[in-house]
Amino acid sequence: MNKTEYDKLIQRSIKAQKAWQDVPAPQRGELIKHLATTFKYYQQELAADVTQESKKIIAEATGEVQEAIDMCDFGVGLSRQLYGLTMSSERQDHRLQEMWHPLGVVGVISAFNFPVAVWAWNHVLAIICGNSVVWKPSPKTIGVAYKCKDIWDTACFRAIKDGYNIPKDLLIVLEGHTDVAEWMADDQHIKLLSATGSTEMGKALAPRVAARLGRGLYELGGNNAMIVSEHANIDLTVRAIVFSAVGTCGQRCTTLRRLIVNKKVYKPLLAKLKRAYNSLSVGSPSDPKNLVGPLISKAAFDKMQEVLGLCRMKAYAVHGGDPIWPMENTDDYYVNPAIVEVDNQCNLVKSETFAPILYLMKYDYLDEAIYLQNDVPQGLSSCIFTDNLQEAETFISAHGSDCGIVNVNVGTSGAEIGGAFGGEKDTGGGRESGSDAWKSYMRRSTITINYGSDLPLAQGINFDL
Ligand code: UN1
Repeated sequence: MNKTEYDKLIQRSIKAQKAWQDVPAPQRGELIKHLATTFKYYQQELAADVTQESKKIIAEATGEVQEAIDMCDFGVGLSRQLYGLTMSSERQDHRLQEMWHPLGVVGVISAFNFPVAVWAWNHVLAIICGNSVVWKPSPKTIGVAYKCKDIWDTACFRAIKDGYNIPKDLLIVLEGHTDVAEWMADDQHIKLLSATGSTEMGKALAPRVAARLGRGLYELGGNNAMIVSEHANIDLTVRAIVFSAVGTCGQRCTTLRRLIVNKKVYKPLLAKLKRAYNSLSVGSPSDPKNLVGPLISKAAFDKMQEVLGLCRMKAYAVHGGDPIWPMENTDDYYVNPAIVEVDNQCNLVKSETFAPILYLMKYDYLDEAIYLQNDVPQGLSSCIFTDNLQEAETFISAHGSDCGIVNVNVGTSGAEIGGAFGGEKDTGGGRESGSDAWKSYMRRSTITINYGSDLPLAQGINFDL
């Protein structure tokens, strides 16, 4: 696609949005109801495509499509709840209220690791809020994107058959690489750019959006930690660690990357964890008996091996992490997930390697553990495992975790759609999916109505002629 073709597609999206913004929100919800049933119908088929392209195991791929269905259910409810506040006016016979209006064209950029769910978070909110969507998926999962587009077209067709007026081009897939992302970032017709991916990508796009005073929503890298207290239920903790650290082969933005363990339970925890890691079945993601599939690419594999090599040079104890040979004649790079014992939070630990490497470190006091948890550039997901109320409450308090997602006795990954999803610092500050994340997809009008016969001024100002 060249720039002229891109511009034409944006014009089509603008036209669709202009028609869509006048459709009442509950009617927009009717379309999303159809999207939910269409997703349900194609759940297995779409999950198989997700497994094939993103290489995540089938159970997780099915879960990902479920996340999209959940998002639709949320959107249908939301379509009757785009509430604005009514405030008390300081002036007699005046009314002060807010209205939320559609924004325009919403640009969505998504990554390979969640090729359905992340789009669905954005698309459902954008559509319910009266916008159109132009979506640049990861080139690695372009087949899944076109399948989602087919599902969307089917939902539109069914809604039209029910008598609803659905403009075409509410969703346009933009196939391309960095150049397309940059056109979107620079394009004043894109009223919100929602980008999910690496911090590097976010830092490249955000200044371009800011230069045109555009609105950006960024959900970028994480470096998620778990604090394991001496008061933790260790069996529960081990289960949570394994899912969070090796799920999606360590390639979720919410993947558990750092384990901060109380000295008193460090040894028994490590022993149990090593046993659990040794029993992991790594292999074809389409085979339901496997819990860990391959890495997405040779580049991801090389990066993981490079980082583990650096860890060994620092004399850290590295458990696992080795490649599973033979890998010739295939694009699939299988590895055993790694556990690395570190003596301090060095730069390696502070950066996000998108692979299953879990760094372990020790602490004596909770303050120290919270300091370590927060002492990284990223701020997405975090958790503490403890049965001690004071520790749990401290962790979720203002002087606790500085992340967007803060869990107690729940791992760092696998968030539900009902909450707002995203994080602080290098994670970008944006919030997607549930709660009031929809507000980013609308513009707010503050309205004052005078129903009296006088013209009092605010702040009691006298300005009589
Ligand atoms: C991502 O990795 O970009 O909380 C999204 C989770 C999933 C979403 C992850 N619900 O792990």
